[in-house]
Amino acid sequence: VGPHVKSRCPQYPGSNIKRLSVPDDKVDWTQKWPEYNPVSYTAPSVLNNPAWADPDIGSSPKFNTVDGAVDRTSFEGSYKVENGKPLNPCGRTGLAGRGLLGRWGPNHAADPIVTRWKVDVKGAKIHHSVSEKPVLQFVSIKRKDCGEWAIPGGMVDPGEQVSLTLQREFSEEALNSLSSSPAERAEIHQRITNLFKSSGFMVYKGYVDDPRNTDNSWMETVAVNFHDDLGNSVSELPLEAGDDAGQVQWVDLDSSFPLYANHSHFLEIVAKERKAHW
Ligand code: RP5
Ligand code: MG
Ligand code: MG
Repeated sequence: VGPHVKSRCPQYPGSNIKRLSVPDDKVDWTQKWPEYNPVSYTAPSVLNNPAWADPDIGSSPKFNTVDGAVDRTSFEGSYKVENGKPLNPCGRTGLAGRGLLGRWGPNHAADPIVTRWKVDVKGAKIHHSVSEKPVLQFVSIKRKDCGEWAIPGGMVDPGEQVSLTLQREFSEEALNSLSSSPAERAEIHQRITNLFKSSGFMVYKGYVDDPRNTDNSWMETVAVNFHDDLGNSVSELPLEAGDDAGQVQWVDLDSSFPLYANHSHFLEIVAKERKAHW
């Protein structure tokens, strides 16, 4: 993987803030750039002191450790803290501050990659005309914030087990559990628990090249693949977009399909693992 790209998108999402342009060869912090002085931006929604964000001043978060219920460790190893601020382990982004992210340093998410085989009306696997490999499909959501297709992932709540985040975010974004009655929610829970209680295939743990990243705040994720091999568990559930998802559908795994952040990289790993078309 090369230097982060989406983390250097010229226009910072949800704002009119422009990042300083960082050339590929200046991404790494070890490359000297004494006059590097990017603008600092933290979104009003973060400065409002919501429960999911760190306070702006006064508190000194305990970096590189589990700080109360907040996990401030990075999958990328120990990160540097300069003048009280953590430094993005993947280098410069052209923007300081927290942007839209609540935590200084790593912001932990989880990405459930739910897959099934693409089949014809008779239930036979469909093979790709060029690669001749069977085609996998995954449950994809269209993000409301940017309109890009993505894995239905979300933030790990303080102290929450990642296995719970994976199932909860899938339920909220792809099955709309937040708007369901308690009885419907129990039914959803019951129907997907079997799939999610399997350990799944661990696809990726680490930095996400997310457009919201800054020099001092960044996304990290645990992406896990839950595969409905026979097409008779989650495949039969009616998908309904919820929470930060505007639409939801089964999407064919294919290298040419554009996805949010570096989610394509995660799907490529799934395709290789399951010997599917990519
Ligand atoms: C990405 O943002 C992660 O891979 C995950 O899919 C998502 C989590 O953020 P929200 O969906 O909660 O905005 O970096
Ligand atoms: Mg969510
Ligand atoms: Mg989400």
